[in-house]
Amino acid sequence: MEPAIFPPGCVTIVGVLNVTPDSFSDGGRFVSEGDRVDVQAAVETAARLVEEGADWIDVGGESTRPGAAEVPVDLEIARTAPVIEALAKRLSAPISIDTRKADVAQAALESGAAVVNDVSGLRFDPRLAEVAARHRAALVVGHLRGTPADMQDRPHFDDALAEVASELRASLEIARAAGVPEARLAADPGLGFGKRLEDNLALLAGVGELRRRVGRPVLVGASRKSFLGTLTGDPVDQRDLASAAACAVAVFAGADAVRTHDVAGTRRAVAVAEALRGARREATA
Ligand code: PMM
Repeated sequence: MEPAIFPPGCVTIVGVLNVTPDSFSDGGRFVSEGDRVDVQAAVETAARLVEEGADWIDVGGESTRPGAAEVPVDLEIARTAPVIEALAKRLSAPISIDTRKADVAQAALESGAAVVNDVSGLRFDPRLAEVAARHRAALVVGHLRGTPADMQDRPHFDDALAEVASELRASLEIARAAGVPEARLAADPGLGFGKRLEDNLALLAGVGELRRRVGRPVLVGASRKSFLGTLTGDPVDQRDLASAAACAVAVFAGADAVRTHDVAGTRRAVAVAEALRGARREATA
């Protein structure tokens, strides 16, 4: 039996490590001019995230912010593979590769990653499912209509929860058909990926129902996203408090895992939400 993607009974905290020059909230920390990667600095940051309570580290080499252009495969591999190799030597926490591309996933898995996190839900590069299956990797399928370049061009849903659930179920089917074991699969509603404010709110508040409809554990990524700025007026570098609040709500509503740039704050918010979720279960038992 394959190990579950998220250990049951506790919320998994995924710490973000973007090795990009241009991610919307944390780009440019480890990639300097000419695309030189500071592997040491990236590893030190990841080690701190683990100390603060991250259960796994999500490494990304391509920004998926709205309007972002696609990064060539070679460049994405050059940014991520050396960092993953160094992380795998230093940390015992699992490492995921945040990519939409099979070749980038393959290089990451060969360098020591154990999880593939595909925000496109296997729609960008269907070969990615086979790569995950061949490496016995865990796989998160995210919900995204279109591409990061065009996803915010007039997004529309009649019923965001129902439509996202049905499209995620289709992504999960592609993964199963490629041979990814059931226990290794999870889904992500893709907050901020081609969604309006009301869609993001419906998905966040409805995580429990989404989880029931997709039949797999759910990871939620709200960290620093622009819908939180719309609600609070905060600029991107001041959204950690709002992000922690969103994570707490997601966990209370049933999320199995949350993806965050601010692990220390999120861990505290999740601890409170998890306790309350347990108390609610007891009260209604
Ligand atoms: N969001 C971003 C990138 N990767 N992966 C998952 N599974 N879920 C998300 O919501 C998500 C993601 C947005 O970019 P960032 O790395 O700057 O947060």
